[in-house]
Amino acid sequence: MNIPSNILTMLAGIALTLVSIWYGQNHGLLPIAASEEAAIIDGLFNTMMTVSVGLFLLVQGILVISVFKFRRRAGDQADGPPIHGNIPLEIVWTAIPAVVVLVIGVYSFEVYNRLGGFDPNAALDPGVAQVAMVPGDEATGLIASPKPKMPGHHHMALGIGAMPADEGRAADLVVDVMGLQYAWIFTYPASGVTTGELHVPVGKEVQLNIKAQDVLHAFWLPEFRLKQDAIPGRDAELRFKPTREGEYPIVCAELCGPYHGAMAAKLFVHSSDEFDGWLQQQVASNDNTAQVVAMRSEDRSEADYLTPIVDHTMGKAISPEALAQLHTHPSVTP
Ligand SMILES: [Cu+2]
Repeated sequence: MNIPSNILTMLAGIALTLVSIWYGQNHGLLPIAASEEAAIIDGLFNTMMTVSVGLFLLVQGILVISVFKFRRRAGDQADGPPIHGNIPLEIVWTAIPAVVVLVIGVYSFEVYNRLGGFDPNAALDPGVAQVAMVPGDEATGLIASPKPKMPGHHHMALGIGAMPADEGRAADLVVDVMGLQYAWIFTYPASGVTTGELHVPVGKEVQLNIKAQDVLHAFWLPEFRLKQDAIPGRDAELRFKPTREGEYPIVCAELCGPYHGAMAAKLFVHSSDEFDGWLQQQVASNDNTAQVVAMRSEDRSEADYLTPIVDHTMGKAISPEALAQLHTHPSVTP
């Protein structure tokens, strides 16, 4: 028994390849691609789809052909021929999957690198596994101070950092993301705005600093092909460039409690002008809130009113005892 190599097999092989390539590019299984990163991920997904469809059709095709071609003829009571071992065939069916796995492995590492997965500056992660091995109190100091980053040394960071060309360059917009049961809270550190919706400008590089307050969550943007676990005590980073204006779902992809299913938010990608307008509006409404709080301060006692101001301006210059005295004798005048 040799590997069949007639013209019919060759034609079947060509047809199989064409069908696989066509379906690999036209499967329609993914949502709209809305980020620069999405196109890179889709390339890998489509390649794996092409290979999978080819293998699926090959295996199923051989099964179906065998069912008809080698079925028992009427009146045939004999055993099948005692065939054992076919070295060329065994080499072929070992070598092809080995090459496929190797190529996909190298390709997926390349994709991870192009996305910014190897950015050494992404996510200041202290390296928990090593800390756990240090006995006694020494570990505390190690947890508090993250390991120094070695520039140019490619290590596995927590999250997706800058693409290789942008490494070391600050993102255009930084947003702090806090995951908690059962919501995502977005804070814009540059303007002090806090919202329950994520708004970003199109075509600008956005950096999300992701934290979790209570339990594990996962920040998933299906249209951006990005997902990052939010782990309590370990900061993560997600950096991407939106390429398409619109409204996209933000999904928590980690079963984080009984109301996990309701933990949804929205991501709005605006034009630059629209985004600036939204941000100004948010800053203005934040100022209004601050004013309302200031006006209400008349109702409060002197101590209540002074405590935050003293904390803020004097730091530790006033002893807690002095403040406690104010609390217990609000009517005392200095
Ligand atoms: Cu969650």
